[in-house]
Amino acid sequence: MSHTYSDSKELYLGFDLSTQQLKIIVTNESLQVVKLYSVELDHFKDVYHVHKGVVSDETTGEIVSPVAMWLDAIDYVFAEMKADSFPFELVKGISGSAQQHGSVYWSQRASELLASLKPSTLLSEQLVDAFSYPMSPNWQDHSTGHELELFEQVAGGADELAKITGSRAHYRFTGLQIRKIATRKDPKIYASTSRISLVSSFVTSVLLGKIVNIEEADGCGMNLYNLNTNDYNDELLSLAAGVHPKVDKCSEEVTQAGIAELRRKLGPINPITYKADGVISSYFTEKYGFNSNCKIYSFTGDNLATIISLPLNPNDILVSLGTSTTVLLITKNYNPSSQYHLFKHPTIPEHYMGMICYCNGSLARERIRDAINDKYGVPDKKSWDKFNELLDGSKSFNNKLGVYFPLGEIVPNASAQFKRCLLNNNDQIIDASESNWTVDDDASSIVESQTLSCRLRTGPMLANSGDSESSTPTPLENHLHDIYKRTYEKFGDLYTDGKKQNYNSLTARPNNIFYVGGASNNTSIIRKMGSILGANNKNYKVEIPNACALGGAFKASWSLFCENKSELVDFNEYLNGKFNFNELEPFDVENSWEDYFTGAAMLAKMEDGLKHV
Ligand code: XUL
Repeated sequence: MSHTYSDSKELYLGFDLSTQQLKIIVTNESLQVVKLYSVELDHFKDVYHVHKGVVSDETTGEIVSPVAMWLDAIDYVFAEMKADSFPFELVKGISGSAQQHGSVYWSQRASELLASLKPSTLLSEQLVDAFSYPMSPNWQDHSTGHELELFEQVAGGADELAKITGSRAHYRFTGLQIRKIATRKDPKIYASTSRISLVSSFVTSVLLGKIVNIEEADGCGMNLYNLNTNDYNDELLSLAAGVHPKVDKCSEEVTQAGIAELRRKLGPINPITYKADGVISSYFTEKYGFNSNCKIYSFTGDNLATIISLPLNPNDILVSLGTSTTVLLITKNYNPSSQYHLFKHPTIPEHYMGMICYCNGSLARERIRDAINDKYGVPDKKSWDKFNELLDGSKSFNNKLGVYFPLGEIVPNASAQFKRCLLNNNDQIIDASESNWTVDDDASSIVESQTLSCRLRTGPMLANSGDSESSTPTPLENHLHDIYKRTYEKFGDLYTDGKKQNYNSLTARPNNIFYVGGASNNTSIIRKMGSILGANNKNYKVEIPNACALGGAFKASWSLFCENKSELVDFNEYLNGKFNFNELEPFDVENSWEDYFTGAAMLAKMEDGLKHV
């Protein structure tokens, strides 16, 4: 970090309150990072008895985080900054991100206590009575199986719920967690709760000294908010509140009163905005020396903050290659599915962030690498050299494809299994035998099938790159129609996660692709992926350390810029105008997108035959 405070006229803070850490990144007026402060939440383990930031109960699957621990983390990091002579008075704006789906239950006294914080003692000491429940359900929680069934049943199925809220029901989603507390954990907690915040709006509230409304993008992670009408869905609210007419057998009157009560507790959700929620509370100005004009802008969810750490445009994809693979993309299409998530975009109105989470990422590839290294007696067991040599040498598509799920998979929803298939000369998909498949084939096959799965699922979300408006098709469109027709003749209708693919979804291509995370350092893997995904524009490998915190800091400085102009400035134009993202070096890939049309169809058919959980 070559930039320092002394060069800076203005500073911005980006928080990231994740499961295990609180980080605060400091950026300057040119969006350059000048410093990073952080604390591991396990630092407070003697007080809060946490392990990796959470308290888990293996018998029930309940996973929670103590809310007071987060307050201590905020005071701790600010105290560290003070000890470091951090110039708090230069901070113009603060925003940030937090783990998604977690909820905080404020007591009836919360507002009064938040408004009267004194700098002499810690937040956690003064806010002891501010919570009706001292814990926050964590996104790793698995205790809401019963609620999960009810949410999907009431909506008329997983896909129907996804149409309304952007996602099917998930254990961790806030609406289910609220119902669990209201109906089975302890109805008294629910009754005595004055307001419910998400973790993101909780941090914003603490900094402001008043409870603020939930931010719209993060609010899409509750299974309660209707993304089509931009309002809560009353039937889902009644279920979360435990007053559903059928499930809870409540009268119309009780149901309506219960819906109104939960609406009050959650507060309204306002559309995405650059406008500040207010200025920092006197607790922070007096204790740490913040300027009383320091603006607080709504925090968002961590995945949402990640996409705003780069100037990602509609149809751009970010592929995060960690233990699991996560694909984030920006789209104007609201094309929900039970197999992925759609959230409102946190800074671009009328756009969405799509998110696909795969369980089997690096771990599955490492198993193949190990088998290859065993076969060739490679002394360094963790070396990728032989795997990469085989991958680089593989032809574009050799009619062989495998499915490699050492762990049960989320998309497609399937149990742990392996499968190797061939496309024979009669275009039939048959199981491969030992004689026509060796472990060498697995190197390309695993990268191909992981990437094709992503291609099949991003296609329906991407804006239509198929037919143009004009009635006369271009030569390219004619060509694509031919390929599509040939594929249809060979394979018939193709379905992905129960939804029929069509010409547009199969021919949609991303604009730019950004690869992040551990395995993005493996050039052979990302080149292969790029050749299959077929970006219309460029492929980049990027390193964005502390992406969620950085996205938060960018949101703060963009928001202040918009406020000063009194208009919403395009977020990416703002980022590009301030920072030379063109320094990012694109890498070249072979364009084999067309050759993999058959591969995509083959995988879609193979997925039809997978064992389910
Ligand atoms: C997203 C999710 C996790 C948490 C991690 O749906 O549950 O990514 O946001 O902090």
